[in-house]
Amino acid sequence: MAVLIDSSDLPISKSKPRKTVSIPADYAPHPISNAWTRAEVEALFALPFMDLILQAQTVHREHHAPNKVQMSQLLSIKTGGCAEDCGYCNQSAHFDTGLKAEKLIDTDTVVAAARKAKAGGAGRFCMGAAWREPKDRDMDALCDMVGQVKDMGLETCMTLGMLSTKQADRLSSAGLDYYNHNIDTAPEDYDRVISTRTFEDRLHTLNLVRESGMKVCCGGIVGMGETAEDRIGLLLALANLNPAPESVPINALVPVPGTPLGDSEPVHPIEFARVIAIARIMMPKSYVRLSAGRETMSDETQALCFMAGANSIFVGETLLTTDNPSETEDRALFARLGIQPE
Ligand code: SAM
Ligand code: DTB
Ligand code: SF4
Repeated sequence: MAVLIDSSDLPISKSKPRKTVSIPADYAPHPISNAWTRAEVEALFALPFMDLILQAQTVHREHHAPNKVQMSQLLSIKTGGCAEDCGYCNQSAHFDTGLKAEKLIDTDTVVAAARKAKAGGAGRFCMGAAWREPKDRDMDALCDMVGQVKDMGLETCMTLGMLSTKQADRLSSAGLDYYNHNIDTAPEDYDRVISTRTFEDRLHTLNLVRESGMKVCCGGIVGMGETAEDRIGLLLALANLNPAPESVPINALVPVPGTPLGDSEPVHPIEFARVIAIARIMMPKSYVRLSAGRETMSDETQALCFMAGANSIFVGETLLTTDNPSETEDRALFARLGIQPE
């Protein structure tokens, strides 16, 4: 049976009659699953690239507006000096990267940055802290930030490290919409990348976040010297979370000199797009975010990632501490591709 896609919200349709785009008659949609097997994911990785992209784009159009991309803006609310030893991160106190450690910034500074993000078109404001976990004494200030940013009409997200049940519940009650807590790599690869916490620690916080009623933002990093098997393991672990994360950031490692993984071989753009496409197929309803790494990506690579099903990006000229494309560059790219910000 041919599936028809309504393309009436394409910019071109404003001046032309409604059109439909037909999907191949032999296309069988994947049922939404939290029980993906390694063999199924291996089969997706083995597909010819064009077949994979077509499948990913088809899944994408079944569940999402074809030409809309969600925009989130990051702010580092507590930079550097982190107790964890994540091998990709310039904010760890274990490595000498020249980054100056700072204290938690004040709420007024956060609110001013959120106002600027909103004016720039962001729909979600994500506040990140270089902590292993927040201290209870910081919770009042954190909840105040959430409340004030939410009152501005922005969606709120925080990433603060591990949480206790009480902390998760407090953030949720303060109005925090999303909590970002990445698994970063496959469970089998975890010890190579981080030694100061376990994969299970990560899952524990993710469960508390779910139980508190917040939405889960959870993804990983590609380009850290992981194997093809590790990429499969990462995607399996993400998609088999039950339910799957509402938001799935796929980061390309931003290599930082001084970090243990800073001289990893960069991921090939086609391989990166493949990971995005498979994330889209495995987690059809989730937002898949083309996250860190855009600064050094060509427009063509980013377009390929959108075609593969990415429908969210981080906007603003800095991520947490590293560079990101400017508003002008992103506006030009969206205009060129006919993408509308969401
Ligand atoms: N400290 C908290 C934590 O680790 O959960 C929150 C902040 S931490 C910087 C958030 C995420 O940023 C990490 O889980 C990782 O996925 C991503 N990240 C950090 N450094 C990165 C880099 N150099 N390149 C790509 N992603 C990076
Ligand atoms: C995510 O997955 N990527 C963002 C956000 N969640 C917190 C962070 C990327 C950080 C890149 C390095 C930096 O700018 O410090
Ligand atoms: Fe700390 Fe987060 Fe960086 Fe790990 S990724 S060192 S937990 S700031």
